[in-house]
Amino acid sequence: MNLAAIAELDRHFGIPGIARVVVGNGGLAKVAVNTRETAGEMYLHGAHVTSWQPRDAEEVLFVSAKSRWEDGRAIRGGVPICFPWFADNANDPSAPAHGFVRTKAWQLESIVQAGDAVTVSMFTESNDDTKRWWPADFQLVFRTTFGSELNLELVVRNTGATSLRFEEALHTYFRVGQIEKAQLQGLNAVHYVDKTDSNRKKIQQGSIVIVSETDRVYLNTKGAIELEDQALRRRIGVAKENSLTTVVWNPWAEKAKAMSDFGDAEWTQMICIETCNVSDLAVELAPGQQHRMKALVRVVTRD
Ligand code: TA6
Repeated sequence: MNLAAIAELDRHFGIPGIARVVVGNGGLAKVAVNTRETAGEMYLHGAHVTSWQPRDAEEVLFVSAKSRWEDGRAIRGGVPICFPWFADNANDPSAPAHGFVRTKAWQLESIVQAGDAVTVSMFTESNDDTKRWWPADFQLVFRTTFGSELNLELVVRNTGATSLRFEEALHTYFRVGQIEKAQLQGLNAVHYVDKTDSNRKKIQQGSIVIVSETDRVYLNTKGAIELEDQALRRRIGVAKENSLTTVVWNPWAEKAKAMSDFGDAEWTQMICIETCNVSDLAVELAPGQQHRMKALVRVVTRD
């Protein structure tokens, strides 16, 4: 998008002193939010949230210093939106991992201020390009409220005449001080598929502590999760609605080295806690219907 087009979006949607549409990394357009309560950023590319920092707290989201910022590539970090499939497409190995909406520009729908919170809405819909990969009619709306909490809402509308089956994920990268000093609570006794161990089904016992490459799909989960970060001396809460699966991922050292858009040592500073509906718990949506998945992130305590 050229500078004039970005300036035009700012003129149309911007709220002076609160939320502006500006040029971001790679020349990509982003909405930058700054209120007494919070600061945050969201790119039109992939409707990608890349920053959320409630006042008096450190940045909550991780973004790689080696991320790409270009059309056709996913931003490494923040909140990538995976749709309409998760990970590789079982029916088409040539299809892009995690679907096609995280690598393309979305359209800005609105920026609305309510007190010290700001809601940014973006949308994208099916077209000839998307139908190359997935022959369906749909519209996606993604609303993000930046405030003392971070509210993420993905709405999928079936705008066609046939039923849809899709996977969806808010593939959130949380920043941690030191992964070895972090743990996750809230998934005790939950069944999961271990993607690092031939997709074996296992049961979580106690808290999750990351001690090696971790890539797990927790099944039939509705409850909130807490990320305890001893190094940054804080707890992050992640609650959700209309999501029946949770993915937990850390690439650890070897995988990190193999990723060109990720720093070799950055695995120590992040963990993905993904609010999703994947695998056998994908969503079925009838024509004319919509599905709304929500994640609510908050800094529970800071010492
Ligand atoms: O969410 C976990 C996962 O599916 C991992 O298997 C890993 O591949 C990660 O996503 C990152 O995927 P990406 O396509 O962004 O490199």
